[in-house]
Amino acid sequence: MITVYNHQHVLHQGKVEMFRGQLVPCFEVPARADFVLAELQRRGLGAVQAPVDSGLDVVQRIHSPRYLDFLAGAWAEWVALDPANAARDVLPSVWPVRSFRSDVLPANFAARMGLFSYDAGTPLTAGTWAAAYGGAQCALTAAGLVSGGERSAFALTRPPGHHAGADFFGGYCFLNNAAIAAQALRDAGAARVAVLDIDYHHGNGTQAIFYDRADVFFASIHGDPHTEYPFYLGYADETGSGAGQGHNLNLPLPRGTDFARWRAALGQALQAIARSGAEALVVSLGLDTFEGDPISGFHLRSADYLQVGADLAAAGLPTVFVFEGGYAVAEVGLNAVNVLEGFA
Ligand code: OKP
Ligand code: ZN
Repeated sequence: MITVYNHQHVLHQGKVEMFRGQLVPCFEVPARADFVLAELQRRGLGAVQAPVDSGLDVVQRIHSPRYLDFLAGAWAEWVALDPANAARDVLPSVWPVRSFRSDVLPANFAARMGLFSYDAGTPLTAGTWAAAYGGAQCALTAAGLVSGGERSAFALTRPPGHHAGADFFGGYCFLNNAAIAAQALRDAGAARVAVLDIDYHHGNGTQAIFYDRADVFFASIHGDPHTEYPFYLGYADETGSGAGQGHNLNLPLPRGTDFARWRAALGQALQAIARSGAEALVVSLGLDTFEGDPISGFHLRSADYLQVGADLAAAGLPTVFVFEGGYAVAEVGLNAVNVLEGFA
Protein backbone atom coordinates (compact mmCIF):
# COMPACT_ATOMS: atom_id res chain seq x y z
CA MET A 1 0.00 0.00 0.00
CA ILE A 2 1.30 3.45 -0.91
CA THR A 3 1.50 5.97 1.91
CA VAL A 4 1.21 9.65 1.09
CA TYR A 5 3.00 11.46 3.87
CA ASN A 6 2.50 15.11 4.76
CA HIS A 7 6.01 16.30 5.59
CA GLN A 8 4.55 19.70 6.58
CA HIS A 9 2.62 18.24 9.52
CA VAL A 10 5.32 19.36 11.99
CA LEU A 11 4.45 22.98 11.22
CA HIS A 12 1.31 22.49 13.32
CA GLN A 13 2.54 22.16 16.86
CA GLY A 14 0.10 23.39 19.48
CA LYS A 15 1.43 24.16 22.92
CA VAL A 16 -1.63 23.91 25.15
CA GLU A 17 -5.35 23.14 25.07
CA MET A 18 -8.08 24.09 27.56
CA PHE A 19 -9.03 21.13 29.74
CA ARG A 20 -11.06 21.32 32.97
CA GLY A 21 -10.22 24.94 33.60
CA GLN A 22 -6.51 24.60 32.93
CA LEU A 23 -4.22 24.89 29.96
CA VAL A 24 -2.65 21.44 29.55
CA PRO A 25 -0.08 20.20 27.01
CA CYS A 26 -1.63 19.20 23.68
CA PHE A 27 -2.39 15.52 23.15
CA GLU A 28 -2.23 15.92 19.37
CA VAL A 29 1.55 16.11 18.85
CA PRO A 30 3.88 15.74 15.84
CA ALA A 31 5.44 12.58 17.30
CA ARG A 32 2.19 10.74 16.49
CA ALA A 33 2.86 10.84 12.76
CA ASP A 34 6.58 10.17 13.29
CA PHE A 35 5.78 6.90 15.09
CA VAL A 36 3.48 5.77 12.28
CA LEU A 37 6.05 6.61 9.60
CA ALA A 38 8.82 4.82 11.51
CA GLU A 39 6.69 1.68 11.93
CA LEU A 40 5.70 1.69 8.24
CA GLN A 41 9.35 1.85 7.24
CA ARG A 42 10.44 -0.73 9.84
CA ARG A 43 7.91 -3.24 8.48
CA GLY A 44 8.45 -2.31 4.83
CA LEU A 45 4.75 -1.92 4.17
CA GLY A 46 5.14 -0.12 0.83
CA ALA A 47 6.36 3.09 -0.72
CA VAL A 48 6.08 6.45 1.04
CA GLN A 49 5.63 9.45 -1.22
CA ALA A 50 5.03 13.18 -0.86
CA PRO A 51 1.69 14.64 -1.95
CA VAL A 52 1.21 16.35 -5.29
CA ASP A 53 -0.12 19.89 -4.82
CA SER A 54 -3.41 20.13 -6.68
CA GLY A 55 -4.58 23.35 -5.05
CA LEU A 56 -7.87 24.18 -3.39
CA ASP A 57 -10.48 23.23 -6.03
CA VAL A 58 -11.78 20.14 -4.22
CA VAL A 59 -11.18 21.67 -0.78
CA GLN A 60 -13.53 24.50 -1.78
CA ARG A 61 -16.24 21.97 -2.57
CA ILE A 62 -16.12 20.89 1.11
CA HIS A 63 -15.27 24.11 3.01
CA SER A 64 -16.80 27.59 2.65
CA PRO A 65 -14.79 30.43 1.09
CA ARG A 66 -15.02 32.68 4.15
CA TYR A 67 -13.80 29.85 6.41
CA LEU A 68 -10.83 29.08 4.15
CA ASP A 69 -9.96 32.78 3.90
CA PHE A 70 -10.05 33.08 7.66
CA LEU A 71 -7.87 30.01 8.27
CA ALA A 72 -5.29 31.01 5.68
CA GLY A 73 -4.91 34.50 7.18
CA ALA A 74 -5.60 33.92 10.88
CA TRP A 75 -2.01 33.72 12.09
CA ALA A 76 -1.00 36.96 10.34
CA GLU A 77 -4.00 38.71 11.87
CA TRP A 78 -3.12 37.38 15.32
CA VAL A 79 0.47 38.61 15.16
CA ALA A 80 -0.66 41.97 13.76
CA LEU A 81 -2.76 42.50 16.91
CA ASP A 82 0.41 42.36 19.03
CA PRO A 83 3.89 41.24 17.93
CA ALA A 84 4.23 39.40 21.26
CA ASN A 85 1.43 37.11 20.06
CA ALA A 86 3.98 35.35 17.84
CA ALA A 87 5.03 33.37 20.92
CA ARG A 88 1.46 32.30 21.80
CA ASP A 89 -1.04 29.96 20.17
CA VAL A 90 -4.52 31.30 19.45
CA LEU A 91 -7.50 29.79 21.28
CA PRO A 92 -11.10 30.94 20.87
CA SER A 93 -13.00 32.20 23.88
CA VAL A 94 -16.39 33.41 22.62
CA TRP A 95 -18.94 31.58 20.43
CA PRO A 96 -22.25 32.38 18.75
CA VAL A 97 -24.61 29.81 20.27
CA ARG A 98 -28.38 29.72 19.61
CA SER A 99 -30.04 33.13 19.08
CA PHE A 100 -26.79 34.77 17.88
CA ARG A 101 -26.13 35.57 14.24
CA SER A 102 -23.61 33.70 12.15
CA ASP A 103 -24.28 35.46 8.85
CA VAL A 104 -22.47 38.67 9.88
CA LEU A 105 -18.69 38.49 9.74
CA PRO A 106 -17.40 40.55 12.69
CA ALA A 107 -14.33 42.74 12.21
CA ASN A 108 -13.03 41.65 15.61
CA PHE A 109 -10.53 38.77 15.34
CA ALA A 110 -11.61 36.96 18.53
CA ALA A 111 -15.20 37.11 17.34
CA ARG A 112 -14.25 35.44 14.06
CA MET A 113 -12.16 32.80 15.92
CA GLY A 114 -15.35 31.86 17.75
CA LEU A 115 -17.58 32.07 14.68
CA PHE A 116 -15.39 29.51 12.91
CA SER A 117 -14.83 27.06 15.82
CA TYR A 118 -16.63 25.11 18.51
CA ASP A 119 -14.17 24.29 21.30
CA ALA A 120 -11.21 25.68 23.25
CA GLY A 121 -9.13 22.55 22.83
CA THR A 122 -7.89 23.31 19.33
CA PRO A 123 -5.02 25.80 19.24
CA LEU A 124 -4.30 27.58 15.97
CA THR A 125 -0.55 28.06 15.48
CA ALA A 126 1.90 29.71 13.09
CA GLY A 127 2.02 26.63 10.87
CA THR A 128 -1.55 25.40 11.18
CA TRP A 129 -2.65 26.48 7.71
CA ALA A 130 0.48 25.10 6.01
CA ALA A 131 0.14 21.77 7.84
CA ALA A 132 -3.59 21.46 7.21
CA TYR A 133 -3.13 22.43 3.55
CA GLY A 134 -0.43 19.76 3.18
CA GLY A 135 -2.74 17.25 4.84
CA ALA A 136 -5.55 18.01 2.40
CA GLN A 137 -3.09 17.51 -0.47
CA CYS A 138 -2.17 14.12 1.02
CA ALA A 139 -5.81 13.10 1.09
CA LEU A 140 -6.26 14.29 -2.50
CA THR A 141 -3.17 12.46 -3.72
CA ALA A 142 -4.22 9.25 -1.93
CA ALA A 143 -7.71 9.53 -3.45
CA GLY A 144 -6.14 10.10 -6.87
CA LEU A 145 -4.06 6.93 -6.55
CA VAL A 146 -7.17 4.91 -5.72
CA SER A 147 -9.20 6.52 -8.53
CA GLY A 148 -6.30 5.63 -10.80
CA GLY A 149 -6.59 1.93 -9.99
CA GLU A 150 -4.64 1.33 -6.76
CA ARG A 151 -6.54 -0.99 -4.39
CA SER A 152 -5.74 1.28 -1.44
CA ALA A 153 -3.66 4.22 -0.26
CA PHE A 154 -2.94 5.76 3.13
CA ALA A 155 -2.92 9.51 3.79
CA LEU A 156 -0.57 9.91 6.75
CA THR A 157 -1.22 13.39 7.96
CA ARG A 158 -1.95 15.56 10.96
CA PRO A 159 -3.69 17.59 12.29
CA PRO A 160 -6.67 15.22 11.95
CA GLY A 161 -9.80 16.25 10.09
CA HIS A 162 -13.06 14.52 10.95
CA HIS A 163 -14.36 17.10 13.45
CA ALA A 164 -13.93 19.99 10.99
CA GLY A 165 -17.14 21.05 9.26
CA ALA A 166 -17.80 23.13 6.18
CA ASP A 167 -17.06 26.31 8.13
CA PHE A 168 -15.66 25.40 11.53
CA PHE A 169 -12.64 23.88 13.26
CA GLY A 170 -12.54 21.98 16.56
CA GLY A 171 -11.47 18.67 18.07
CA TYR A 172 -7.87 19.27 16.85
CA CYS A 173 -9.19 19.41 13.23
CA PHE A 174 -9.13 22.21 10.60
CA LEU A 175 -9.63 20.72 7.14
CA ASN A 176 -11.72 17.58 6.77
CA ASN A 177 -9.28 15.31 4.95
CA ALA A 178 -11.66 12.33 4.78
CA ALA A 179 -14.45 14.46 3.31
CA ILE A 180 -12.01 15.96 0.81
CA ALA A 181 -10.89 12.45 -0.21
CA ALA A 182 -14.52 11.34 -0.59
CA GLN A 183 -15.33 14.36 -2.77
CA ALA A 184 -12.25 13.67 -4.90
CA LEU A 185 -13.37 10.05 -5.43
CA ARG A 186 -16.81 11.30 -6.48
CA ASP A 187 -15.33 13.87 -8.85
CA ALA A 188 -13.15 11.18 -10.42
CA GLY A 189 -16.20 9.12 -11.30
CA ALA A 190 -17.36 6.99 -8.36
CA ALA A 191 -21.16 7.37 -8.38
CA ARG A 192 -21.41 6.60 -4.67
CA VAL A 193 -18.77 6.72 -1.95
CA ALA A 194 -18.86 5.65 1.70
CA VAL A 195 -16.94 7.18 4.59
CA LEU A 196 -16.45 4.84 7.54
CA ASP A 197 -15.22 6.60 10.68
CA ILE A 198 -13.62 4.27 13.23
CA ASP A 199 -12.02 6.94 15.41
CA TYR A 200 -13.18 6.79 19.05
CA HIS A 201 -14.87 10.18 18.64
CA HIS A 202 -17.87 10.76 16.40
CA GLY A 203 -16.92 12.43 13.12
CA ASN A 204 -19.36 15.29 13.52
CA GLY A 205 -17.71 17.37 10.80
CA THR A 206 -17.88 14.65 8.17
CA GLN A 207 -21.47 13.80 9.11
CA ALA A 208 -22.54 17.44 8.86
CA ILE A 209 -20.82 17.92 5.49
CA PHE A 210 -22.65 15.00 3.88
CA TYR A 211 -25.85 14.94 5.95
CA ASP A 212 -28.18 15.99 3.15
CA ARG A 213 -26.38 14.16 0.35
CA ALA A 214 -27.35 10.76 -1.08
CA ASP A 215 -24.05 10.24 -2.94
CA VAL A 216 -21.86 9.91 0.17
CA PHE A 217 -22.88 7.41 2.85
CA PHE A 218 -21.44 8.13 6.30
CA ALA A 219 -21.10 5.48 9.00
CA SER A 220 -19.41 5.97 12.37
CA ILE A 221 -18.61 3.74 15.35
CA HIS A 222 -17.77 5.84 18.39
CA GLY A 223 -18.12 6.52 22.10
CA ASP A 224 -21.70 7.37 23.06
CA PRO A 225 -22.00 11.17 22.85
CA HIS A 226 -24.15 11.21 25.98
CA THR A 227 -20.82 10.91 27.81
CA GLU A 228 -18.10 11.28 25.14
CA TYR A 229 -16.74 14.15 23.05
CA PRO A 230 -18.09 15.75 20.81
CA PHE A 231 -21.30 15.39 22.89
CA TYR A 232 -23.67 17.32 20.63
CA LEU A 233 -23.81 14.96 17.64
CA GLY A 234 -23.38 11.26 16.93
CA TYR A 235 -26.64 9.78 18.25
CA ALA A 236 -28.26 6.74 16.68
CA ASP A 237 -31.35 8.65 15.54
CA GLU A 238 -29.33 10.83 13.13
CA THR A 239 -30.06 9.16 9.80
CA GLY A 240 -29.64 11.99 7.27
CA SER A 241 -31.94 14.71 5.97
CA GLY A 242 -33.62 15.60 2.67
CA ALA A 243 -31.99 13.71 -0.18
CA GLY A 244 -29.54 12.30 2.40
CA GLN A 245 -32.26 10.61 4.46
CA GLY A 246 -31.11 7.05 5.17
CA HIS A 247 -27.52 7.79 4.17
CA ASN A 248 -26.11 8.33 7.68
CA LEU A 249 -25.49 5.60 10.26
CA ASN A 250 -24.28 6.20 13.82
CA LEU A 251 -23.33 3.27 16.03
CA PRO A 252 -22.56 4.75 19.45
CA LEU A 253 -21.10 2.32 22.01
CA PRO A 254 -20.61 2.74 25.76
CA ARG A 255 -17.28 3.54 27.39
CA GLY A 256 -15.54 0.28 28.21
CA THR A 257 -16.60 -1.48 24.98
CA ASP A 258 -14.26 -4.40 24.13
CA PHE A 259 -13.20 -5.71 20.71
CA ALA A 260 -15.89 -8.40 20.37
CA ARG A 261 -18.68 -5.85 20.73
CA TRP A 262 -16.84 -3.23 18.66
CA ARG A 263 -16.25 -5.75 15.85
CA ALA A 264 -19.95 -6.61 15.72
CA ALA A 265 -20.64 -2.90 15.13
CA LEU A 266 -17.99 -2.88 12.40
CA GLY A 267 -19.82 -5.76 10.70
CA GLN A 268 -23.08 -3.83 10.91
CA ALA A 269 -21.47 -0.71 9.41
CA LEU A 270 -19.87 -2.69 6.57
CA GLN A 271 -23.20 -4.36 5.74
CA ALA A 272 -24.86 -0.96 5.52
CA ILE A 273 -22.03 0.30 3.32
CA ALA A 274 -22.49 -2.67 0.99
CA ARG A 275 -26.24 -1.93 0.79
CA SER A 276 -25.48 1.74 0.03
CA GLY A 277 -23.97 0.78 -3.32
CA ALA A 278 -20.68 2.55 -2.58
CA GLU A 279 -18.02 2.01 -5.24
CA ALA A 280 -15.19 3.30 -3.05
CA LEU A 281 -14.49 3.64 0.67
CA VAL A 282 -12.75 6.27 2.78
CA VAL A 283 -11.75 5.10 6.27
CA SER A 284 -11.27 7.76 8.93
CA LEU A 285 -8.56 5.80 10.72
CA GLY A 286 -8.43 6.82 14.36
CA LEU A 287 -6.48 4.57 16.70
CA ASP A 288 -7.85 6.07 19.89
CA THR A 289 -10.08 2.99 20.36
CA PHE A 290 -6.90 1.44 21.84
CA GLU A 291 -7.10 0.33 25.49
CA GLY A 292 -4.10 2.52 26.37
CA ASP A 293 -5.43 5.74 24.87
CA PRO A 294 -5.21 8.57 27.43
CA ILE A 295 -8.40 10.41 26.38
CA SER A 296 -10.70 7.59 25.24
CA GLY A 297 -12.62 4.64 26.69
CA PHE A 298 -12.70 1.54 24.45
CA HIS A 299 -10.55 -1.53 25.05
CA LEU A 300 -9.11 -2.62 21.70
CA ARG A 301 -5.68 -4.26 21.86
CA SER A 302 -2.84 -3.94 19.37
CA ALA A 303 -3.40 -7.38 17.81
CA ASP A 304 -7.08 -6.58 17.25
CA TYR A 305 -6.14 -3.98 14.64
CA LEU A 306 -4.88 -6.73 12.30
CA GLN A 307 -8.41 -8.17 12.36
CA VAL A 308 -9.90 -4.69 11.80
CA GLY A 309 -7.80 -4.39 8.64
CA ALA A 310 -8.85 -7.86 7.44
CA ASP A 311 -12.55 -7.07 8.05
CA LEU A 312 -12.19 -3.83 6.08
CA ALA A 313 -10.50 -5.67 3.22
CA ALA A 314 -13.36 -8.19 3.11
CA ALA A 315 -15.67 -5.31 2.07
CA GLY A 316 -13.84 -5.53 -1.27
CA LEU A 317 -13.87 -1.80 -2.03
CA PRO A 318 -11.06 0.46 -3.27
CA THR A 319 -10.07 2.16 -0.03
CA VAL A 320 -8.45 5.41 1.03
CA PHE A 321 -7.24 5.39 4.64
CA VAL A 322 -6.97 8.80 6.30
CA PHE A 323 -5.15 9.14 9.62
CA GLU A 324 -7.23 10.69 12.40
CA GLY A 325 -6.81 10.34 16.21
CA GLY A 326 -4.80 8.07 18.50
CA TYR A 327 -2.98 9.56 21.48
CA ALA A 328 -1.13 6.61 22.99
CA VAL A 329 1.82 8.00 21.09
CA ALA A 330 4.30 5.14 21.56
CA GLU A 331 1.74 2.57 20.31
CA VAL A 332 -0.03 4.55 17.58
CA GLY A 333 2.43 3.42 14.90
CA LEU A 334 2.05 -0.26 15.75
CA ASN A 335 -1.73 0.01 15.86
CA ALA A 336 -2.09 1.99 12.62
CA VAL A 337 0.26 -0.26 10.67
CA ASN A 338 -1.51 -3.35 12.03
CA VAL A 339 -4.72 -2.13 10.35
CA LEU A 340 -2.88 -1.53 7.07
CA GLU A 341 -1.10 -4.89 7.20
CA GLY A 342 -4.35 -6.69 8.08
CA PHE A 343 -5.93 -5.02 5.05
CA ALA A 344 -3.04 -5.87 2.75
C1 OKP B 1 -9.93 14.35 18.19
B1 OKP B 1 -10.03 13.06 17.41
C2 OKP B 1 -9.42 15.77 26.13
C3 OKP B 1 -10.79 16.37 25.96
C4 OKP B 1 -11.32 16.11 24.58
C5 OKP B 1 -11.15 16.83 22.28
C6 OKP B 1 -10.86 15.49 21.71
C7 OKP B 1 -10.66 15.57 20.24
C8 OKP B 1 -10.37 14.23 19.62
N1 OKP B 1 -8.64 16.47 27.09
N2 OKP B 1 -10.75 17.00 23.63
O1 OKP B 1 -11.31 12.59 17.20
O2 OKP B 1 -9.18 12.01 17.85
ZN1 ZN C 1 -10.66 10.68 18.25
